[in-house]
Amino acid sequence: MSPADETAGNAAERQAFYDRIDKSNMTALWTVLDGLVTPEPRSACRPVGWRFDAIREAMVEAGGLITAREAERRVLVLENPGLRGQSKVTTSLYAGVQLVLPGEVAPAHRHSQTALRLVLEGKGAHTAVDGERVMMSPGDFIITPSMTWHDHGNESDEPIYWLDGLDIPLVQFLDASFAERLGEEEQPVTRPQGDSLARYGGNLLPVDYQPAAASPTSPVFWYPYERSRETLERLSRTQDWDPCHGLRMRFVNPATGGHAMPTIGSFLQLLPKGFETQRYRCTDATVFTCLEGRGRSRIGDETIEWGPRDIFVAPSWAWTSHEAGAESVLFSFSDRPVQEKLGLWREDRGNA
Ligand code: 1HN
Repeated sequence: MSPADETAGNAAERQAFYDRIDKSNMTALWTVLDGLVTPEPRSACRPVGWRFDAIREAMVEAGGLITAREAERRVLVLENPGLRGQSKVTTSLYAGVQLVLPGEVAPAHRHSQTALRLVLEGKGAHTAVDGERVMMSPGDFIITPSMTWHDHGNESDEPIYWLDGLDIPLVQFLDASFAERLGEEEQPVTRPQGDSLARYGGNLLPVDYQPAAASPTSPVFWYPYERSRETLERLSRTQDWDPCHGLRMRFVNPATGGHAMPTIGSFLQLLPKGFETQRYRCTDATVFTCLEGRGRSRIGDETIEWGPRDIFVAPSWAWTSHEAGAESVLFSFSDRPVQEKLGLWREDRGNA
């Protein structure tokens, strides 16, 4: 027997030791090491999908139970079945669907958590970010940087539904949450509609703008779907499809070329009718929503069917492939910028 195989102490002795040190808030590393440092990601997050029709049905009921004002935000949280009770859609991110009925206001507040909105249904409501009003149309992508005042209002005659994505679990993990209410329903409007897009999103920047001194979040708050869709349409003519992604673009901070938000990466992809992506996996668990088309995705051991406004999740390191039954557009978001900055992000393109 080699010295390494020698057994020092029997099982009963060891257990007595563990019990003794437990009283002093100590644990033997060798009893927990396998679960701490795994050979590859081992996530409690599970592949899951929500059909929008089911979400809408529940939201209509919620609309009759509570006003946006009373709820502060009338949202149904999408909870990952492997992470119930934690308000998490993935280990690091939060997602919910918000309803604002005609005539309602969701009052102004701000917090350290960064938020994104992706408009699912309805048109003509607005959100205000840092003194600028943004009108919302289906597919529009809107961001609320950390600690910026924001409120929502619906002056149209139809309900509006959007997907909220926030970095709540990340901020919670770091114990870095601050929040406050303005005390007014709506913040004062100090800049004209479309100002941030005109000022920062037109291939021009104010001459003395210094991205390094600015907030780490994009100065553009509103990424209208019309523009993003036009980009996908034009690039689709070049036919240079990625085997794993079709045509996949990311939303950027135009002043730096970096992700639009420091903690949440956001993406838009086009899959032609009949396209089947090769299997792919990456360490950033990803929340997808379908904006156009229909199809199905194989994620781990699950097959998830999707159509317009449906939402689904691919956990970290789960093999994922998509099959488009019609020309399809998918929006997605993940914690990829965080992992990239920390040198942790990895992908596996199968054999593609
Ligand atoms: C929030 O501020 C909004 O502003 C939506 O619409 C969802 C979930 C948790 C914390 C803050 C919003 C939120 C949220």
